[in-house]
Amino acid sequence: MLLPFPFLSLLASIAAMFSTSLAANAGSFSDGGNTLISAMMMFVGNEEKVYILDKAEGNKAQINGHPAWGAVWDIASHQATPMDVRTNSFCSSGMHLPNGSYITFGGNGAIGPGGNIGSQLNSGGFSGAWDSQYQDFDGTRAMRILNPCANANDFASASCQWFDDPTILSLKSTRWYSAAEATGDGNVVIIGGFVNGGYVNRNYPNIDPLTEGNAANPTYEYYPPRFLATTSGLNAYAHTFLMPSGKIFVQANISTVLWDHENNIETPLPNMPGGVARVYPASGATAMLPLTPDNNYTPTIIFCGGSDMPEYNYGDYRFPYADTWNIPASQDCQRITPEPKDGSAPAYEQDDNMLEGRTMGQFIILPDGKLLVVNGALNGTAGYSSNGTLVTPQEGMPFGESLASGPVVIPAIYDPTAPRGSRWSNKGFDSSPIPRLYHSSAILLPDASVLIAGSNPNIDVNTSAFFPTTYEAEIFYPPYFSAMTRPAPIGMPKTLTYGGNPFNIIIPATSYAGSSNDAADATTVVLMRGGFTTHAMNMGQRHLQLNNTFTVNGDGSITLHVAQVPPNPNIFQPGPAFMFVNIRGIPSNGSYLIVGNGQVGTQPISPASVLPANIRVASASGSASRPSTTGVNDATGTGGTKKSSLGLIIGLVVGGIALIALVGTIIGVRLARRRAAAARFVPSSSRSTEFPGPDMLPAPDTIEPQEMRSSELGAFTPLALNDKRLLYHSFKLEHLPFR
Ligand SMILES: [Cu+2]
Repeated sequence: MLLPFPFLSLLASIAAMFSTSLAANAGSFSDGGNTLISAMMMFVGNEEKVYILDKAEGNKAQINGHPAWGAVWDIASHQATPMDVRTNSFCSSGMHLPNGSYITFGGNGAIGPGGNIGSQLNSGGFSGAWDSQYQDFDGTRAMRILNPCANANDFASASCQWFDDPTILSLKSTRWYSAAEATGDGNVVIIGGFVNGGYVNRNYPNIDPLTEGNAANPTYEYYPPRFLATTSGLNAYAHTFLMPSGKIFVQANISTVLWDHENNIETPLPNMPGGVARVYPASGATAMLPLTPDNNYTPTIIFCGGSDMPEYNYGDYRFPYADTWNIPASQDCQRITPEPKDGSAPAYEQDDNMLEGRTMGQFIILPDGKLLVVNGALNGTAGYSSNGTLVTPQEGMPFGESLASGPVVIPAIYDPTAPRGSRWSNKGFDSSPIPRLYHSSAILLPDASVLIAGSNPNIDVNTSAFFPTTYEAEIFYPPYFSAMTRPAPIGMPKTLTYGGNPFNIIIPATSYAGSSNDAADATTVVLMRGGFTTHAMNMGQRHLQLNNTFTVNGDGSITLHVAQVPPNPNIFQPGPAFMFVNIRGIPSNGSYLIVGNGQVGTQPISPASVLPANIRVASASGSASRPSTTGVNDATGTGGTKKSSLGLIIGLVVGGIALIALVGTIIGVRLARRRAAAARFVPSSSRSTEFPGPDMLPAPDTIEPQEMRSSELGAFTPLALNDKRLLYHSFKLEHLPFR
């Protein structure tokens, strides 16, 4: 559909303003301002706002008389504003909803200063219901919903704030480090997690691999609720990807399954080669490669880095059994196509090694179809330890509480379509002066730059630690920021459907240089969903290229005829996304839209869009003053302005001191289940005594240890439907702050 001309020209001038303001040094970092809270979790709410969550801790920023652990960051100004969050969002999972709201699941009990249990206890006395100083409530069953607002809205109104009231909306069981995956009908399945937390989700020897004496939560549930069920393994923050069939690809420890969550049927897939763990705390980078017409929208999942340390080293809930900061992270990359279109058996395929080993590396899919990896460390694992390790007391840990060492501060780009042996590059990239270790995050912004924030391997705020609580955000500019001209498409839609009539987008002649026919051939239209980022993951992150054809016009403008989303909501679940138009790999700004009908439920489906044939005009050409380019700044890093002495420290660590240590663990395992009131007051410093000491564990020769690595164990075990411990608060969707 064409827009009337005056409207077009207005849009074109707005777009032109945008494209000229985008000049930045490709491959460089710039200051992203102060996030006020440490950015453990983030998501992009719309074209104006990024929402940030931290754990409840002693941040200086205050809100309603207590330290803040929520904030909203303005994309244009880089200014953060505190937001009130009631429950402790420590290590939640999160996902979008079909209407563009975001929801987060679970967290930690209430804690106070020093990470100690909150002043008011849950019944049983092992976990906090509330803390008088930080004023956080128990978040272990919390479900928090946020309806993203923009500058035109009243941020003080309840509809722009977090809805966070476990008496109205809560999980059926306590979950910390659960996985979350959206389904094709807009539900979210919430999978596994700890009951109360720890370094890994097991005791040792591992004699009760399913529930670990009720400290592991091997169940799954749905939001909105449907029924109960479960997972297990080295399984915190399992990696989950919805497949076109509706099954969910799940990878945890070294096991892989395709899971039919409707019927709770698992189909085992091959184990991860080389014994490399990718889930927390090994924390490899993972992503679904772009879904394109060329690959027939067949998902391929890539895993890079993590750790291949022996399974014994993972220890137990309390701490690792080895000094992880001395153990190099994996450099290995593997790809798997879980549902091959040719009917062949799914298999892991060795991919190019990363340029260096990384734990806590994070893949950010870029609009041009390449993947950026940022953050992380050369050695060790995620997590922190206030308990030391089995072999080193906390006081002997060389990097404070951090279990990782050797920050990797240079991003790298992975090109999934390049020939093997040439897929990785960091040519021309600056290094960041800021280590981004445990509890860092990164997400694609609407201008196609990448926001990087957080890092806090500390139990509470510690700005003097070797790896301190970090509030400084940075923006990284991928190589396409070297382009002098970026596409400024007109007529980007606000909603898309599954199948149905195609729509038109206009590319003005000013958006490119050279032959119009060539530019049109080199144009793609993509949907990007950055997802909910935490713990080096972007839950729900997806890139989908829409089909398109074009009509080249005599004036050099190009009319793109663009297909709706393929008629299968499992390929791109309903909900928010940004649309970008790329010309020769140079993206436009992203334009916010909603895919689907905005509702939870079966999505309307129409036949796939039918596109007209291409029409070319050999004489037409673009009018941009310079051709677009994909070059980056030279290796000297012309864009870098923030080099500091920290770079020296990092160099030393990388170069051989190799490793120093960190450990830290972790937060307490508390077996008490959350119950109503009946709280009593007790001293708050007893946390570490809840861990059984090594001498209290069964001697290895008296028990047949079951290693975590067994993949014969069913990953999903239904929980008893009538389990009365699992309180379930009934609620109605219309009572929730949906738009
Ligand atoms: Cu965490």
